[in-house]
Amino acid sequence: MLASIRVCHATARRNVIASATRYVVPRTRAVLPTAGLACRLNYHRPARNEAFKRLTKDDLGFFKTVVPSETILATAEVGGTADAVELEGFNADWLSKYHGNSQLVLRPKTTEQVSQILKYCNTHNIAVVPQGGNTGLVGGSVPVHDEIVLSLRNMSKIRSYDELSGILVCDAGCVLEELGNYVGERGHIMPLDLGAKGSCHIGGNVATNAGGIRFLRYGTLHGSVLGLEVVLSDGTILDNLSTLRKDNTGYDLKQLFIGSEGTLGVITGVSIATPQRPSAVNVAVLGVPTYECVQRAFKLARKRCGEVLSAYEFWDANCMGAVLKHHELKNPLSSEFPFYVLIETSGSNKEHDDEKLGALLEELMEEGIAEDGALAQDDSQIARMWSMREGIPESLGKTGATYKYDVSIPIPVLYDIVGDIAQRLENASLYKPGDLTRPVKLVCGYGHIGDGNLHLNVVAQQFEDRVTQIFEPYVYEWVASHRGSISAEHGVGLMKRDYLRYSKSPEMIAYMKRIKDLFDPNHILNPHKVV
Ligand code: FAD
Ligand code: 2HG
Ligand code: ZN
Repeated sequence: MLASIRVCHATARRNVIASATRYVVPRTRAVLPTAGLACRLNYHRPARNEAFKRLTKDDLGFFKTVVPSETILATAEVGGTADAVELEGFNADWLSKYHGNSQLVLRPKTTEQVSQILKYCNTHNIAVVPQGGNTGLVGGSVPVHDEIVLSLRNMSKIRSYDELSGILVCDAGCVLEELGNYVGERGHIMPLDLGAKGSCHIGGNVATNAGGIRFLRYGTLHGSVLGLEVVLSDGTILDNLSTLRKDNTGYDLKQLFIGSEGTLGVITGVSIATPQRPSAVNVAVLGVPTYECVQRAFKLARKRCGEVLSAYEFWDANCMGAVLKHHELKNPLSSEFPFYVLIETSGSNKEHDDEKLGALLEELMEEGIAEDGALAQDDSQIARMWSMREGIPESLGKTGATYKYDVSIPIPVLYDIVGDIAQRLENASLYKPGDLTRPVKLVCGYGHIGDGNLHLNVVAQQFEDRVTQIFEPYVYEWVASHRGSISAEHGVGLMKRDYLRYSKSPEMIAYMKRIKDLFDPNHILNPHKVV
């Protein structure tokens, strides 16, 4: 009965309601969740390519003629005055797993400046890492050695917005959440949303082809992005900033840059279609006894609410434990469950959606597929339920050094890998569920089940080889044996470059390399990443 679905009362203090900015990702290493953890990880750091020039004072002199001095961070080693600590936020990734040694950060303000920088770097064989909000999870956004960091954060202007079509044209350095606020005031939403929205840039989202929690409804950025402005490695500005929905004039070059992770060009401008904001949004969280029930609930949700279903996420009890420990959030359900499901509907007729979701929830409870449920009663409760899901990565980061495997696997076997990995770690005496003193504290799984995308996370005391070798390359072999993808949405970066073969054939990798050679013949852009 619907009456047994708990109405989520606003008992929690108001400041518990996570505003979208609550999960702003820390920018400096000092506040990174895992900062300070001893890192004994050999992540196959490739040797420096000595063909790349080491920076000199003359190089800095040139860059000073291109960009204003306040947009340059350079250490004494290359003729500047910045402390290495000031560059740490650009050298270390969000997980504090990958650390580069760049001595120079450039933050240009215009496309023309990006062009001049790249032209110079290409001529002098200087390696460059394009960087957005530095929230990437595969080590792609930070230098491996002494590459220049080219940060897009000073390019954050909205260029145009057409309220009729919902087409937004903006600089690549616009923060996703700020764009969401901008289009939200005009009755639209961004077609993607993710927990890092307070820091990640739209350019970074495009460069990684980010997925996130709206993927089920709005699909891939390969569909939403209408045009791009890209600066190539030789400084050529490729102006493909189209606002057309239909354009079949030959090869669609922009698609190559979507998901290219800074290896083919620097994205400086983005044209993107923003959907109408749904006027009726409902969110429910369910407590579910088994993974099989998570699947059955998904099947039923699609059957009963197909046209309004906008998200279907799940997480396990270990994730819930971490999120409740590290965030001021209350479990909206009466007790603990092995699995939790978040269902969102978005439509234009509240009565219709309420009725449909209500009937679905009633059926799920009656069938015993869900054992408890809470239905958000207002926007703040909706936000809190989403915070519970979106807060998982940050909570795990606060628990310890987090290894992340972001994989696509057929839904029926999607969760098997979590138990499998836990068992392998137990067999190696590295993990015992509930014992936080072991080298591995937690093994958990969550993700965008509607997209067949699992996030397997292993939280350890520290990143170290004896732990890593338990699941690398095992996870990739496992995924390949199920014809899955070793990277569903986070990309390849440095982390998975050596494992690409588990998801791409030798022929495909060979063609990827040829594309790289074509766009960046000197390989100055994001060396050691992707291919
Ligand atoms: P960065 O991290 O700075 O860079 C990522 C890659 O893109 C790098 O290879 C970099 O070189 C390249 N790049 C960045 N900007 C440009 C540019 N302008 N031109 C060319 N190349 C560029 N990802 C998801 O897909 N779904 C999620 O749900 C999700 N949730 C997350 C939640 C949290 C808490 C965190 C920390 C991360 C999450 N991510 C998620 C991963 C990450 O946020 C995304 O990959 C995001 O799109 C990266 O954007 P960014 O601006 O931070 O890029
Ligand atoms: C999410 O869905 C993100 O929350 C991050 O993609 C996943 O940290 C992860 O493993
Ligand atoms: Zn995700």
